[in-house]
Amino acid sequence: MLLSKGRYLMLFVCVQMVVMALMYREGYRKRVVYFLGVFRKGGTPAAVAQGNLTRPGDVYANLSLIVKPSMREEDLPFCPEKSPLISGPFRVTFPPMLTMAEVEQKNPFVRAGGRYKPPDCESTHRTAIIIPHRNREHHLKYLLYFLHPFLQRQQLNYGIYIIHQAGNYTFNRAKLLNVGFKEAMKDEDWGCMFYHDVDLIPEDDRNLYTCDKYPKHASIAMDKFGYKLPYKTYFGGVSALTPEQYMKMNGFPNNYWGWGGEDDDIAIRVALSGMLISRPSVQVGRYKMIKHEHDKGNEENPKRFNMLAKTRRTWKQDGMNTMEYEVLSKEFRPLYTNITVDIGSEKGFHPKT
Ligand code: UD2
Ligand code: MN
Repeated sequence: MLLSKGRYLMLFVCVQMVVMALMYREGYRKRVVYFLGVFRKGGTPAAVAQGNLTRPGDVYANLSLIVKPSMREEDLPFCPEKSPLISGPFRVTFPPMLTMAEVEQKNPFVRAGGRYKPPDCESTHRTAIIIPHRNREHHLKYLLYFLHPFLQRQQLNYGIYIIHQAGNYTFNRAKLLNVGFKEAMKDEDWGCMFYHDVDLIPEDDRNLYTCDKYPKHASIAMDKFGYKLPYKTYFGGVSALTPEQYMKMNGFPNNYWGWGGEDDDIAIRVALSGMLISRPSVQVGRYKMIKHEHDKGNEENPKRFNMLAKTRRTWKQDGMNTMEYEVLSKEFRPLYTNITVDIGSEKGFHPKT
């Protein structure tokens, strides 16, 4: 009797192991790894692997569970429709002594140029993030600290591009975004572009960085506006378009120099080209803006109201089909691709050669 009980137990254990092996093969690897991790130590594997406890609401929680399987890349299964890593809101606070080296360390799977693919499944989404930039290195470090894990939680194939305006001439956000589109498309056939202010930190990973049927305005609930849309057609901050949507509206305007107006011009173009605006829900489209003063070299554009009144007449003659610029350098830095660009001035574009 004792002997047969022992045999049953052995049989039971064997069956369990076979089931686990099958689950592993069937793509339930993460669950199995989790299960084994719990046995190995009295904590979650995330805490074990990282050597410190990841608290709930930490944007990095559980990311260390991701391991590269030994199979070839082309044999990886597709990622599931909904990423199992998505967990909702996370805490956005700014560690005062953070360094770029620390951000690199926390993102071991990010490759040169700020490129990432889930190591354990093939993503069905290719998203480029385009960030207009000048003299905001401090904000950039925090954005990267949050954005990399945020995008990894969504199992995206992604790349981050910083489009850096060379020189001291008045800043031009929309033209930099146009440059970003064109340059990023030379690298890869991106399916979706996110146009992203450097100082806006998403607060909920259910805010998917994928494109919709219509151009998407993602930053609909920002702390600086009391987590509400300031007005119905507002399109500033973070928006997303497929290349087709972008081409349909001839991209963005090139001639808004200085602060303001370009976001409204973009919203008008969306309507003029026959599209609507898509938005996430207010519960998930939440962002914190890192507080800042108006930058030197980005003074309010006094002409913006006059220009906005004419968008209907100008949008086909000004945009993606007319932009002139010169790329001064393209560097594949550990956490992003940096493109430094001469975009000329209000008086036109005169390359220095
Ligand atoms: C609002 C919009 C922004 C844009 C702008 C008007 C929000 C959250 N954002 O931003 O999308 O429509 O109004 O132009 O409401 N930048 C630099 N260096 C500079 C100046 C600007 O990097 O010297 C970049 C940076 O990515 C920044 C973005 O341009 O986030 C917008 O400029 P801003 O943050 O000074 O303007 P803000 O917050 O009023
Ligand atoms: Mn800002």
